[in-house]
Amino acid sequence: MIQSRFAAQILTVAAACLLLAAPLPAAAAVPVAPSPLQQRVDRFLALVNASYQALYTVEQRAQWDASTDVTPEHDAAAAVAGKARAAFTGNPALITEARELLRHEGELDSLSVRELHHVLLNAAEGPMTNPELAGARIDAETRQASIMNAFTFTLGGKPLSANDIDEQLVSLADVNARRAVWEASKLIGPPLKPGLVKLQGLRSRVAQELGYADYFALQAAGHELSTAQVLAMQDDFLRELRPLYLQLYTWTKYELASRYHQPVPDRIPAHWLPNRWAQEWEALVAVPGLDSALKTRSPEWVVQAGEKFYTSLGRKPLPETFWKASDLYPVAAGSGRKKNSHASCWDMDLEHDIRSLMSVENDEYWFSTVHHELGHAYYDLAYTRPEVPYLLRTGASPAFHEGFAGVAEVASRQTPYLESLGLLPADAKTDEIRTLLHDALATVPFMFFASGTMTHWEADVYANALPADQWNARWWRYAREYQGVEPPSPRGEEFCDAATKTHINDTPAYYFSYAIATVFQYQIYCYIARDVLHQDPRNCNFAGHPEVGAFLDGMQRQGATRPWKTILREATGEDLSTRAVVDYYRPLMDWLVKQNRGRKIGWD
Ligand code: X8Z
Ligand code: ZN
Repeated sequence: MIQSRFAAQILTVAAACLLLAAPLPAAAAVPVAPSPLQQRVDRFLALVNASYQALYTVEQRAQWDASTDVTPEHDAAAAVAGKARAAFTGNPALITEARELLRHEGELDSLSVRELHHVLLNAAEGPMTNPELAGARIDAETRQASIMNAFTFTLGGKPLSANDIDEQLVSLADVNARRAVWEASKLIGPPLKPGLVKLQGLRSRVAQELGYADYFALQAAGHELSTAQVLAMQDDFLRELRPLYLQLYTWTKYELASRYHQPVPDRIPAHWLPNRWAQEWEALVAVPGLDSALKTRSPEWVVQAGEKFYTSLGRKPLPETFWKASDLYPVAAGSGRKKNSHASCWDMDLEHDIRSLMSVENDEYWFSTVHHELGHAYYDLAYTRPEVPYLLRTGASPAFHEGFAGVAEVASRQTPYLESLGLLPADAKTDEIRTLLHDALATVPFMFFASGTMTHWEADVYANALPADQWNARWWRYAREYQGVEPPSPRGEEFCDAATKTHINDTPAYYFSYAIATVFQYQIYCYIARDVLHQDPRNCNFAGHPEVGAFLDGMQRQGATRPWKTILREATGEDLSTRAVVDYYRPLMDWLVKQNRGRKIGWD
């Protein structure tokens, strides 16, 4: 049924594309009316925008069903919808026309040029110049997501949810018990390896169809960067943040050795840290009273607090459909339903059907993650307006999307905000250094995971075609080199520890976006605190300030209509820079240097 409706639609669209591809007229200057060339572009883009939105919506709906309820039927429908979308977005006639028009880029308006580039970026994800290849990729992606979403972790024969694993890695004090949970969290890797090996080749071959060197290069292009630029940028971040990381790392290593009554190791064992991938460590330093206050609230309260944060900035309440259609809480015990356990936010139709998929509990991780996910929702809503064509209803770059979500995370950790919600007592005597330590542990180690281990591993897999029999060795080499973290015992190639990370499977070569986002979020956050609110960035409350919402909206409403570098510079007067992160944590750096006096700094 679905298939036949699509087939008709796609044929109509393909025929229209061919009709549009008439020979180009000689360039003629027509001062008043749009030039014949511009008229041709306008006709082409009107067709593409409308069809793109229709097919995107059908695919998102099918993907949503497959991610919130894993069944063979939902998987099959998701694959069909993915192929239908690719049949249009990757249509050879559409690719030819977009390329032909872009040869006359200088004669077109800048919005059209950006739309045409997005037509080609979309086409590159499923190019129908090679339908077997594009189809094979969609099938393999669907299968990989299905295996991942349906996986049940177990420990001692008992099932364990992802939330259970995360909670235990935060709370367990016994290193052997921690190690058992950590090892259980890695059990998902081996079943995902064969699919990932297949996808390594398929993803890069798909990208090569439209002339990209490999899949990593395609994702870099989505940020208007080359692979070399992405990698140089990540290496710059790491160099600039390294002194702070080494101090934090050293403090953490000595602290954990003392907590667990162990000798101080050279590198931190991965199972000592409160996160499966050693990516965020803030749970090591609890904010006094926060967790117990959250325990008195419900998960529903946590999501509503997130919405209230945004409405207090002058944004509208979330659309009714968000509350009806989202899947926000863990699957009830005993239910056989399997769903993706990682938080995400979905723009279903490039209009107002925005949904989030989460497993919210009333704890600090989910409090912060709700602010993050709703940040995506409010960015989506900001650019959902007639002036932004469907093709450009997306972040100025993927990193911008993560970055605005991250701005809310930084704001959500601020003491005055937590006090205003009653999560900390109003007269709480906060220890500024402790708060900074907590926040830095959420931020700085993350950069060494994101820019370091994740980005370099994925660059090796896609740009350097790293053979699969070297994957785990490379993963741990990078964890050792960039993060200073090592596994509790040797991890051979029978494991696939990279594949335990959701994004490696379903959002490949994307993780450098989070690193860029982290740098960006401190720039934006600090700019707002200082220049919009005239408050101390380390003790600031965004809530109740529509001027903050207006500032954010000014950047967000543009969607992808202008380059991200221009939007950032116009809004803050600054290019992307780690300066804000380093400044923010300067008092902590001084404190850490004193604490670590006499200690061996870092590892090796
Ligand atoms: O995946 C996420 C968000 C959804 S976009 C929860 N994040 C990364 C992760 O969890 O690994 C946020 C920070 C990094
Ligand atoms: Zn996000």
